[in-house]
Amino acid sequence: AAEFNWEDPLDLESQLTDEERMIRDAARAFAQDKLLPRVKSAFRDERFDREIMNEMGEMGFLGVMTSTDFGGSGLGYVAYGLVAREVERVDSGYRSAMSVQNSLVMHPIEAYGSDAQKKKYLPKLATGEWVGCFGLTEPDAGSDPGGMKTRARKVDGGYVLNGAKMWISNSPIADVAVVWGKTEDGTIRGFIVERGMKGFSTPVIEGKISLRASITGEIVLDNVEVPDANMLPNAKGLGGPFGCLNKARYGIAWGVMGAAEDCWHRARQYTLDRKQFGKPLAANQLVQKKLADMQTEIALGLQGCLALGRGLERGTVAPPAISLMKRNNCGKSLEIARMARDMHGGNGISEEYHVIRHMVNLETVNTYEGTHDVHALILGRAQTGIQAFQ
Ligand code: TGC
Ligand code: FAD
Repeated sequence: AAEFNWEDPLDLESQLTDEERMIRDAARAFAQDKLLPRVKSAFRDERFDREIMNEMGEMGFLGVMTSTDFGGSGLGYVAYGLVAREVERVDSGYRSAMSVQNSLVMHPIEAYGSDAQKKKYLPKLATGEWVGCFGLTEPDAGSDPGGMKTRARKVDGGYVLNGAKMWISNSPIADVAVVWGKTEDGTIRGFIVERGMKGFSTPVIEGKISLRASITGEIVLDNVEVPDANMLPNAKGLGGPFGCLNKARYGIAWGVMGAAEDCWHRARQYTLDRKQFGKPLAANQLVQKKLADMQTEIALGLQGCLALGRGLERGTVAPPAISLMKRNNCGKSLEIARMARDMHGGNGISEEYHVIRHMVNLETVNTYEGTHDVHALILGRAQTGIQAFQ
């Protein structure tokens, strides 16, 4: 009989191409060598090191799904997911920075942008010379982005933007912002706003207890004049931003499995090493059941991601399937992180053991890109035909 590999019980390894395994290994080495050593202090000090974007660019992690014509690496969906998993094995905040650049900034410019926009922005975003952010959520419009108040008024040669965006990853360090607003006829359109445009500011949001190694801010648009050339010509309506969310949600489904694996591996090692009542904690049935549950959910979650990624590569995935994996994997990874925290006892609350950092990070990941319950409603609508949002 084949030997059982406890770390990879359903043999994900054999289902990847050589190229995918190579980028996965490069991402794992980068994350462990370059990101892990700085994460504790970054989280403690609520700090994102800007040069991480250049380092990720050098590694080819920005624009993993973007065509090589524009500086992307064009490696595809599964490769993108594998990189997200390795980065989030260290911290969900670092994966956030990467998700936003790939899925929420480079993707809309490639999918909806003009040739001039693609040439101007994509190569610099791919190297990390420029950082981008994505402004959809507002103080009064989170789960219901259709209720946005940001307005784009047509003037000679461009648009004047007014409004405020809230909870925007990377905004305080962004060179460009993809911002969504309504024109006078109520149509949602996307605009590329550049740092330095008059009336554009990005105050930092401080005091987060979650995702502290990621920088988050507002976007304030106070009569910002944006030339016509900066409107995304090929996105009209909510389908524009949702097309970006599809990519980001898919990457998150992979990413959170990395955080969950880190928690699982740490809980396994800790309970093997620590003795109470004269034997290792791992010798107790209750502990082994928890480890078995973690192993099972992670193995299934990864297979689900792979099936989704292959489907996206074939072009056969409908958005509710992405909701299913985003929702399930975020919820399961949060449960796994809480369990791992508990299994570490008192040590589990210390930064030294990493599990509580994953746990509080995953609270954000379970909420952003559509909350756990909003994805349930998307799935409910898709199987009953009845929308229960309102
Ligand atoms: P609804 O009527 O369902 O749809 C309006 C229009 O959009 C189209 N559409 C989609 N298109 C492509 N992909 C999807 N997933 C789509 N979902 C909807 C739809 O076909 C329709 O098109 P049309 O042409 O008929 O107008 O819209 P609704 O207003 O009822 O929305 C309901 C709901 C709850 C599904 C939706 O609003 C939702 O998903 N809310 C969650 C909001 C959200 O996810 N926000 C994320 C903000 S970005 C973020 O969090 C980044 S964090 C990243 C990081 O740091 O890593
Ligand atoms: P609400 O929509 O007010 O939801 C509050 C609660 O009510 C939730 O439990 C929700 O599930 C529930 N709820 C809402 N509607 C219903 C309903 N119809 N039925 C039942 N329950 C419901 N946004 C961006 O645009 N760009 C970013 O880069 C970005 N980065 C983020 C980074 C961080 C750290 C965080 C925390 C958020 C970020 N977001 C970003 C915003 C994120 O997408 C929103 O927080 C999220 O969509 C939820 O919106 P909300 O916070 O307004 O909560």
